[in-house]
Amino acid sequence: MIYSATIQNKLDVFAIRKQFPVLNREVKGKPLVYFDNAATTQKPQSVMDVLVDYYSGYNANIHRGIHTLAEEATAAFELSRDAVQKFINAASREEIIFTKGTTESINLVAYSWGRQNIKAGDEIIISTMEHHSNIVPWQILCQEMDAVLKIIPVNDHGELLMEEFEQLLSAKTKLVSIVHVSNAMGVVNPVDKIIESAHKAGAVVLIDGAQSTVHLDIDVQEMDCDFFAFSAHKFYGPTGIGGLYGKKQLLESMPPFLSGGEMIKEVSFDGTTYADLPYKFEAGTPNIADTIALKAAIDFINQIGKENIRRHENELLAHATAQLREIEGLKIIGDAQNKISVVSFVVDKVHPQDLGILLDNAGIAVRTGHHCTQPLMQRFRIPGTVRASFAVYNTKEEIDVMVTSLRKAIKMLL
Ligand code: C6P
Repeated sequence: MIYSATIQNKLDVFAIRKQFPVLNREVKGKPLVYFDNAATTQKPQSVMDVLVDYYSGYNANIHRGIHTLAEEATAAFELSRDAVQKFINAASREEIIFTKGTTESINLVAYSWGRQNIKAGDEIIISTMEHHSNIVPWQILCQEMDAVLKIIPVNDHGELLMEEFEQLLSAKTKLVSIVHVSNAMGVVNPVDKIIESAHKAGAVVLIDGAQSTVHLDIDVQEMDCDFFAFSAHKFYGPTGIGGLYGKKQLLESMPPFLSGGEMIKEVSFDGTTYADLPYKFEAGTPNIADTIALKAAIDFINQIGKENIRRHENELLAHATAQLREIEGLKIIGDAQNKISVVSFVVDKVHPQDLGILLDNAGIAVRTGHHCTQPLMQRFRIPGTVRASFAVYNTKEEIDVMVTSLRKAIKMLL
């Protein structure tokens, strides 16, 4: 399907919105305003069509059968790997491992690379703003290996304190695992600088790309990260599918994470040899339908163009930030220079949850709470925030609706 990407350099948001049937629905009698895109984006019809086509046309297991349906399904599945390779500019398709998403990808690295490479006394560096998915696997690993987890603090704007990071680095640092874009604040981290410094110290770097893949141009070769984790459901694709990019040499040196069918070359009771990359890390029947549909999500983004998407989302962010700043008692959490697509805020004497309920009554979907970043909330001494996160189909008019409803809600609650 061809999208009308630009009209005089402006996105044709109306044409884009037509591709998302859910945006036509009402919530509590009001038109839906969907601002929970950092949790998961809505899906275009083209992605949903692929799921129906697969199940109604060529549902089969892959990499096993020689019958026509199996060959069609396998070809479509592997086309998605090629699409991901291109999307993030990996050097080879073997470097793309399909997983359930960012959480599983990080766990894969923690269990496979981590248990092979982390020894007692080694150090792993993460930051205060990490999602729990990029905290807990490292905590468990450090406990098991008697290693040490070090934390880069953030300033009052929600930016990483880079000087402190440089001081944390040492010969003991074996891994730096950092979020590219904060889900709770939208702050974009200086990953190029982080990777450069970490490599100088001899550490491996994992980038949590859960929130960046949809907004920023991702070039893993230029970035020079060692691992990059992402979830398709955050870039207009289905839930339950995502991936891990890893440099080939690293992936080849790592033991399997999950084991069983599909990931073997030969099994006997004398021992087992493993499949080549990427299959060594893809045990069992994978999520075939959603993997195939992942390519349709990438096609959707490519047809519009990430630059066009970013320009539109930046306009939305600027509009929302300006409007929200005018509300008395409202404080934006994470007012960094380099931000994208997320505005998170608290209001004096009002609990974020109460605001979330009243906004939902007005048909507006935002996320409230700690956003799976409890240490960041502790840093700001708040129970949570209200988070509005934008996508390509959102409009300034929707932001105005949210701001009006927010003003009413605050009045009601105070
Ligand atoms: N953040 C949010 O509302 P999964 O669940 O595996 O697809 O992604 C986990 C994850 C990891 N890192 C970051 C930066 C994330 O934002 C997320 C998911 C959602 O912010 C759900 S908690």
